[in-house]
This record gives sequence, structure tokens and C-alpha cells, in this order.
Amino acid sequence: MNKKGVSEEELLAELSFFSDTDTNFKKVFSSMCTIPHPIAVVAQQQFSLSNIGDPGLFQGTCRMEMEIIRMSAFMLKHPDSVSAFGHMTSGGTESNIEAVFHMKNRFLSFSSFSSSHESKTQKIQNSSKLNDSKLNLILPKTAHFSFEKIANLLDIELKKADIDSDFRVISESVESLIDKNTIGLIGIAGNTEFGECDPIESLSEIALKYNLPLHIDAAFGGFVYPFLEIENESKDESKNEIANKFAFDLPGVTSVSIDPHKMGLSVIPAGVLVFRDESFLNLSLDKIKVQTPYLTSKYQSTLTGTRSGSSVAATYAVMKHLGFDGYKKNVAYCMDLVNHFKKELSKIGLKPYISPKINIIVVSIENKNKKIADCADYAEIEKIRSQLLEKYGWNVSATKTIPALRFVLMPHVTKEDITRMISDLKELIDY
Ligand code: 0PR
Repeated sequence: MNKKGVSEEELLAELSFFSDTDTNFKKVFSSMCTIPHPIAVVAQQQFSLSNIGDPGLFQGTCRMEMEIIRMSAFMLKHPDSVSAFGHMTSGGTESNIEAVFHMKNRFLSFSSFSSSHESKTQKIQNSSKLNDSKLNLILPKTAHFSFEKIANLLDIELKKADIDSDFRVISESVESLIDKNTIGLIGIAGNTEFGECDPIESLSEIALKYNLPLHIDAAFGGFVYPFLEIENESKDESKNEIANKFAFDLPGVTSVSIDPHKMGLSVIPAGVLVFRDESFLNLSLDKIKVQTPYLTSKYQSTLTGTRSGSSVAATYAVMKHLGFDGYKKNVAYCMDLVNHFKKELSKIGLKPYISPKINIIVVSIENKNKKIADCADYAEIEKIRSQLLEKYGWNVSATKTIPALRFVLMPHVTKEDITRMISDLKELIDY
């Protein structure tokens, strides 16, 4: 740090320099985030000093947080949104950590409860059984990498269930992996690579059958599925259905994570973690609940201490301002981009690897004279991906599960961007 501070003028010039090297999202097809809604930015600025880690000082912001939980629960088809329980987080990773942390605590509370009712020999047998193998969590192979961090952090084993040809988890595979050390199940609504939704209805049944908690990672899909219409062949708008059951209308779902900083059009960081009700946490909350004698609240039970009140205000503002109709329009815009993308792709002889259900399209590259399997290996895809960036400035990602390019069609993308990008892609694959 300099001894003498830099002038405001000099500093602003410096900030412009740094911000010019950041993206303005103009050529970004790789990100699950987007430009926030202007009303979210206004609210963010107005609440820049707010910290909901000290609720007594920021009672207004805390009321907004409670309202966000209620609105989210309603959006997630909670049968009684008033009894939903949750809070805002920094995003999908933190929400997933907390959901799994509670699963683990719940499991351990159950086993200590039952072992206190057992004979001494039984106790020893049980504890040696638990020591033999780690506690485990069952999740789809397509789960986000945040779960790798969680496994390490919480010392649990990840049991990865098989997926079908549409990259959705196979429920029979999930059921076959359950054992006495399983702490819970994970389903994904909008997986990171393909935007597919697991069969949450079957997962819910399995969760109920084995009395296991089921957490739904809807970090991306949370602000898509509730507003997505499945187009009816007859083109009769009144017959359009709202897609996928994935949330609290399924009785086995115990918690859901959604990210306003993705398709929710809020600012970064903004995640929401909702539990069906507080009773699920009764066995676990004490492990995270700490006394906070010198703060305005008696205790704190969130993973992080200081939490951004400006993210709460921004999320509240955009959810209230857009309402159900506004988000429906946002999703419809992105799905229109999907249709345009498919049309432009077909003009250059390409098509999506699987039919996109939401605004993520995955494309394997088929050379004019060769079949996919001959040429579209990972190195080839990586070459095209990096050339799209280096030659034309397009940010596109590559998938890991199969060798393919991945395009996320967020609200900042336009049809003109798509047309230009596909014409650049054509140049590369024709070469
Ligand atoms: N769950 C799912 C299904 C996700 O897709 C993601 C993030 C997470 C959890 C974790 O969310 P946070 O990163 O908010 O903690 N998916 C994006 C990804 O990994 C995150 C992202 C967004 C990365 C924008 C880069 C970017 O520019 O691609």
C-alpha cells in the first residue's frame, strides 16, 4: 500500500482500466450469470452498508430476506410457504454445503439417539460399522463440482449414480447405492453441463421409502422451470403447460437451492436455500447454532457470519418488480434464443447433441466428411473452443462428460450474436 493515497481522478482512471479488461457480457456464451436487472443494481447501491449477520441493526433488510424466502417457497410450490424456513447465501456452493452439512448432522443425531437405547455390545458393533466406511451422499454423475469440495470439507464419500442418454440420473441406480451410511440424496434441476432435470418425482419416492432427506440443486433451473412453458403442438396458448415437477410439491423434497444471481437477474452474490420447515433441522441446527452475545441477536445459525444486505435488497427488488409474469417473459426470451440457435446450427449442418429443454445447448462438431466419433474428440473440441475465443472473441465452454461445445443462452445474448457466432463457427469447422 502507498503511504500517500491516490487521487480520486487517478483512481477512477485505474478502475476504468481494470473494468475494461473484464467482460461486459457482449460475447459470452459460457456463463450462467448475466447482466443484473437495473432495479437490482439500484437496490444494491441503496443497501451497500447492510449486513444481515447483525439482524438487529438491519431489521428492514431482514424483513426483505424473510419475504424472499416466502416468495421463493411459493415459486417452488411449497404447500404452505409460511412454514418454509431458509436464508440467503452467497450462491449454489454455499447452499449445497449447508444442505449436506445438515444431512450429516441429522444422520449422526439419529445414530447417537438410537445407540443410546442399545446395549453396550450393540453400541460397539455399531460404532465399528460406522468407522468401517465413511458416511456417504448419493448424487448424479452430472452434479456440480461444488459437491467435490463438500465431500472433502465434510469428510463424506460421494456415491455417483448412473445417468441415462439424456444425462438425467437413473433412479434405479440411486436406489441401488443406498446403504446404512447414506446421509441423503441429491437431485439436480438444471444440471450445469446440459441443463437437464433429474426425475425428481422418482427421487422423492425413494427418499420417502428410505426416510432420507432429498436436496434439490436448482441453482440454475430454479428461476427457469417455474416459468417455462412446454409448447403445445396445437399452438393453443391456453393449453401450454408449465414444465417439470422438481420442488416442494413433491413430498420427499426436504430442501431446494436456487440462485437469484443466475437466471434470477439479481446481483452477485445471491443464493437462496429453502428448507421445507424448521423441524427438519431440529436434529442438526444446534451443531451450527452459536451464541452471539455481543451482537443484536442471541445466536446465529448460518454458515457465514457477515452476509450481504445489498444482495438481499437487490434480490427482493427484482423478484417484486418482475413478478411471475416478468420471469416468464425472461424465460420465454431465452427459449426463443434456443429456437433461433437450433435454426442457425442446422444451416451449417449441425444440431444439438440432445434436444435442449432449457437455455443450455450442447453441440458436438460433425465435420462435413466425417462422422462425429471420428473427429469430435476432446482435443478437437478444445481447439475449436479456443479458436472461437482467440480469432473471434467468443467465450464458449466445452463439456467434460462428452466432447462437445456448450452454449448458455442467457438474457444478455441476442439473436444477432447467435447469427454472427454461428457464421464464425462455420468458418472454423469448414477450414
Ligand atoms: N449448482 C449448479 C447446478 C451450478 O451450475 C452451480 C454453478 C453451482 C451449484 C454453484 O453455484 P455458485 O458458483 O454460485 O456457488 N454453476 C456455474 C458454473 O460452475 C457457476 C458460474 C457462473 C461460473 C458464471 C462461471 C460464471 O461465469 O459454471
